[in-house]
Amino acid sequence: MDVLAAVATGAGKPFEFRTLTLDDPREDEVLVRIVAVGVCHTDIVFKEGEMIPPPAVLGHEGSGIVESVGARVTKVAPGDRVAMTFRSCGHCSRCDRGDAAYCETMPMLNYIGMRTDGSRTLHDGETPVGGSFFGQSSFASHAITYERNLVKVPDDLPLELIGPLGCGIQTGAGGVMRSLACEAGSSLLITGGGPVGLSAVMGAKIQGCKTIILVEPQAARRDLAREFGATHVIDPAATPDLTAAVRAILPGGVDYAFDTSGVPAVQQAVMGALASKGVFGIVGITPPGTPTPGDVNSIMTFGHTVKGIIEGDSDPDVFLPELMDHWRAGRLPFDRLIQTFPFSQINEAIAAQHHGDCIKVVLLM
Ligand code: CXF
Ligand code: ZN
Repeated sequence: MDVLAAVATGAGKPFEFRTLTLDDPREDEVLVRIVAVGVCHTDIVFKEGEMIPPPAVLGHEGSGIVESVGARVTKVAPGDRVAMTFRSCGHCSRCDRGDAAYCETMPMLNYIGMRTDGSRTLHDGETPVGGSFFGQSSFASHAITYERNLVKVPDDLPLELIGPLGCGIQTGAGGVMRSLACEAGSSLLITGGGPVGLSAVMGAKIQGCKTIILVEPQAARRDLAREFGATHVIDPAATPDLTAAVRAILPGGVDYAFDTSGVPAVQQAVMGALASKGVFGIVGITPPGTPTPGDVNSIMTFGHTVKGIIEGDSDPDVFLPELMDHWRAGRLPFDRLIQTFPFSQINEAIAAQHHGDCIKVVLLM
């Protein structure tokens, strides 16, 4: 079928709208009509780094309505309202224990721009187009995806706003609620107050953290963090020594830290702010080749843990419905992070996000 897609054509170039051909779904595939799609920083990293060689269709926070399903699909049916998330195999050693985000075949299923057999779902005339991004490539009117990418959305939830649960929100909230599993009364330092960092603040409040410190240069985001439950905010532009600023609040250091900034110097400063046995979770993408922060002897001496986190350790079938319940109960007001734009304004929306005019962009089809 013909679909309308926003095509990444190379670093530094705007997305171009093109009519492409999308395959019919195979027996294990699902065709979704995209209703809305969030823009995640990873989309920009992949576009600018040409990590899937252009032309390519990115997008991995889709939401929509199932249009048709392959013969072996049982989880969803045409007409179902669905949120889309990352793809996992469902039968490896990690998936078997609920660690879908660390699926043994995560890179192949999500980042290579094609099906695992090398075929493409998308073509521009005869030219193959990179697709299958996170098993969806949802910067398009329609996407081919898989059962494990999909979670049904109850009728009372706004389908237009739900896409970011599938990556940014679950990464932030899950990072604190699942990966770090911060316990009630604990202290947490969050660096970076974008959609992931602010979702982490909401997650920390849900967990009952006693001290929630957010480091973020934009005043409006710091104010929002306070509304979501941050007990302290720090403007890094006015704070030459981040480690000292955190220790001025908690002289013994923080129990947990969560970096969404991807700034090596910030990550380094966080290590100095950890309490003994403190755990530091990292989701911010650093420049290639950046070494692990900290000093090995200090890590050993103080019993520190530095851990990478993907998708907040989410098992989407379990965690996304849990997040939807938290939203319904007013505990996870992620809708307040979102500004919607028409799909046709993808370039303008990304520029607005880049300039800090909005926190989370969601494109409406
Ligand atoms: C990212 C996390 C860093 C590696 C690439 C994928 N996940 C979501 O955006
Ligand atoms: Zn993402």
